[in-house]
Amino acid sequence: MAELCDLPRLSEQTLADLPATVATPAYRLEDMRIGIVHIGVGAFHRAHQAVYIDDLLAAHPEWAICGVSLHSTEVRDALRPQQGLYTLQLLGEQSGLRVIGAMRELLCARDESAAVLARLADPDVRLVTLTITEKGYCLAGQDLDTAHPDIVHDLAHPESPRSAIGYVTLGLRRRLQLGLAPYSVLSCDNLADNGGRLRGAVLQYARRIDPALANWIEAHVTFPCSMVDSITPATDDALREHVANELRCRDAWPVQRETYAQWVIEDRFCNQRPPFQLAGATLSDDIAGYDRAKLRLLNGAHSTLAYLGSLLNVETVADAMQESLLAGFVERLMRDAIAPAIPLPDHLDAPTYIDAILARFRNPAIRHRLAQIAWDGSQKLPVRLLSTIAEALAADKPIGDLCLAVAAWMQFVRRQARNGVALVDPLADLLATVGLACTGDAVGDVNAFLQLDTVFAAPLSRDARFIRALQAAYAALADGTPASVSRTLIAAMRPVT
Ligand code: CS2
Repeated sequence: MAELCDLPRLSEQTLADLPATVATPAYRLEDMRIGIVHIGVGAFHRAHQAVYIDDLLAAHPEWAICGVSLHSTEVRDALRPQQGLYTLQLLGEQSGLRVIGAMRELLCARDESAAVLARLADPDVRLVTLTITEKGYCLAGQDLDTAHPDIVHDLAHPESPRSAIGYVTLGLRRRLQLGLAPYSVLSCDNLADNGGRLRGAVLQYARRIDPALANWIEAHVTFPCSMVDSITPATDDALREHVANELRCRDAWPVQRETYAQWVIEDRFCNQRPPFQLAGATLSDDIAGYDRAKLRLLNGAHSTLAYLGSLLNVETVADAMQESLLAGFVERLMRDAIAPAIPLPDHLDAPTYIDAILARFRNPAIRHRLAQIAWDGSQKLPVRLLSTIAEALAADKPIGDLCLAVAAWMQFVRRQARNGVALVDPLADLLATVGLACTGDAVGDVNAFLQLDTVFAAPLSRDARFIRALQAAYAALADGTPASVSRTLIAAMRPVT
């Protein structure tokens, strides 16, 4: 293959010359009009929501996207020379390459704040969507974390914000000042009640800077909830090379995802919405059930695989599913510990849903690194595992397997600290200190982790049954070496006689 740098860059000019096997936008780029501002232009958004929108644009050109990164200039700088075009690879599909054109503008708020605010105040923009990950919401429990450095900054300088909450609110303030209708604000992150939490955070913030604005938001702005699902491994060199080979063009930032995708959206918009249903999304008035099933079963199992699998030195989800003990444990966790403990929607057949998730995890075409899933454990654990534990305890159901997953996270934190490997986590420094101080004594170590009250909230963190089960699981994992983890899994999976 030619050197990557010798190839022409993917762009409007090279679009027409792409091989016929590569799907290209079914519309003229210049006819598109921006109707959505999306905050957080990571791979997930570009592989998921942007693709749904791309499917709609030929018939509904008024819903193109302006993609905004809050801090990093990387995506903008990679995609602007390509006029926002990028390639999507659907994993496991022969001819799964497609160029997406939905992102008609890319901005970085850090150095283009005025342009971002102009877009937010553009009457054609009727929807703001977000994928900013759990930590981007700046929450402490259910409330806005007013001690969060970005929120402290934004409260002091509301006209030049740093956080997503600050931008969403300032955009609404501009619209109120200009006499414009507001936009709806749609969270697409893996958080339970994501719209409700975002609304709460925006209102708490707005109340402090401008009570009249808060009242207007409360009365006129909607924050629908949504559930998003599609496994999206991070972009790697193998993908870049494959795309270059197939396109005979260089794409600075292609993305990849599994074929399966689901988007369930609460139908509560205050200023029109794209006809999402025409692109295969589901509009629903009650998405809590979908949300719970996905976050607790899929994401809960993912995090379990990530921590136990990393301790076993396994690299990807598909590899972890080849480890029969680990795969058996995770399957049992989903079927016997999670599904019975949580209320699931009537229309959902739990065994079938779990079968489908396990098949997705086993898909060898998806190289989804456990290290990627292990990121931000302090933010993910409460949503994915701890809420299930609380519900299982309330229903007097067993929590041993769930606690093994949580203890695996603790052992993972401890191992990374011992090996001097920095965690990717907003609490990385604190966790490194806790991890380094671990002695291997289950009572002392678990107690130190339980002091992290943004992860382990009361009353769960004080529940004696939880503490006992966690200590037992942590002690079973001993020093967290692969041998100890295997021994623990063997013991856990031994049939009860
Ligand atoms: C994963 C998710 O990285 C992670 O934490 O659990 O990104 C997961 O792949 C998606 O939620 C699947 O929809």
